[in-house]
Amino acid sequence: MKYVLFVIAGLLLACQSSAENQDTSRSLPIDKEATTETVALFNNLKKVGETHLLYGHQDDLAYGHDWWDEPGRSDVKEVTGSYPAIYGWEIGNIRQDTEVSLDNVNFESMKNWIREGYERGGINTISWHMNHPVTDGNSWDRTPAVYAILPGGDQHEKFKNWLDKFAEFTQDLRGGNGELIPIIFRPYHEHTGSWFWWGEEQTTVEEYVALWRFTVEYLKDEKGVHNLLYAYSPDNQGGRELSNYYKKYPGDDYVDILGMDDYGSMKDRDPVAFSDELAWLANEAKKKGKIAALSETGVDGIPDPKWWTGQVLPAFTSNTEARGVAYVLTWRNANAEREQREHFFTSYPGHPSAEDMKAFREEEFVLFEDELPDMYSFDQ
Ligand code: BMA
Repeated sequence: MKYVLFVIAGLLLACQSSAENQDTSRSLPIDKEATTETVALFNNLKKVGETHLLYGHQDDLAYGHDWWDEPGRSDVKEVTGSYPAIYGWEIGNIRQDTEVSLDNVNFESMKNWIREGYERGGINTISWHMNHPVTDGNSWDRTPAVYAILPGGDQHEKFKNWLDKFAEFTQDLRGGNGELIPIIFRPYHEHTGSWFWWGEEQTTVEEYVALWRFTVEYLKDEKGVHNLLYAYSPDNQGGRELSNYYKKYPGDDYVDILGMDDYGSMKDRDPVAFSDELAWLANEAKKKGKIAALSETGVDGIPDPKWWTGQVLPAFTSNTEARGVAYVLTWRNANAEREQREHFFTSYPGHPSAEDMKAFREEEFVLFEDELPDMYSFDQ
């Protein structure tokens, strides 16, 4: 009897999931076993991002220009009244023996901030300035290394240990009901430049593609990590690298988000020209059933007090099709005292650009966290 009930329950479940599959309005990310919340995020980002721009900020909850590790604080919230819609995190230095990231953020605290942002309805993305696997230097060590970490290479096991550490990190990210928190994972970024060991001059096309594919397959198929969306993010370098966008593209089966990093285009460049490039990106993503994002940008120190409405906004609106880019993330606000320097990419209270950031936030087109629909369920 127990067995019969078991079979009936199994049949019912099968019917339900095939009914889900027949729903053509819902698409799957590259990981066909992605968790429900991850699939929902993929679909909702695509949908909401078609007509809106979600605003994101790196390390937003961890520290700001004038504070360090204080519960509830956020430079973005203190300027605009809302937390950002997207939280960027950086796990550089994650290895067996480290407790803090390369920017001194404690990894356990980072997990808590990720959980906190998720519980409020925000979205988390992780980048990785991975240490140099051959010299043990940092990611800016330009010595070629990819050949050594691919299968058969003499640092392959060490590299897998680092991926294991990341896999462990992701499985510890759970919401109130025990569900895994979806993460947009953005590894090996800016590879069209040559400042990291996985960069343009440091890797062949075959090596970069193999590195990317190995990482995706290892995480999802070997480690059973199913709460990731994968973001590809070449550096556009102020418009100079657009033609190389696909040069080392790992393929549609390995990428969910067509990202782009570009700092130069947000500094004194005609936003109309950049808008055409963002429109191109949005259209590429649309054609492929993916999501487009300006995954990293900013101008250090924000010297232009009208930067938000004069430079950022028109980049996404001058060409109507650029509106299809789903989100933009500005880089971190380094704590001035701890780092003994000014290094910030979003406004903080009292900064001359703060008023303009409020105006940016008030645009109907731009979404901060408190304006998001539920990104993790299908009942929109
Ligand atoms: C860079 C700078 C560095 C930082 C690195 C990784 O752009 O902000 O200070 O260590 O990103 O977050």
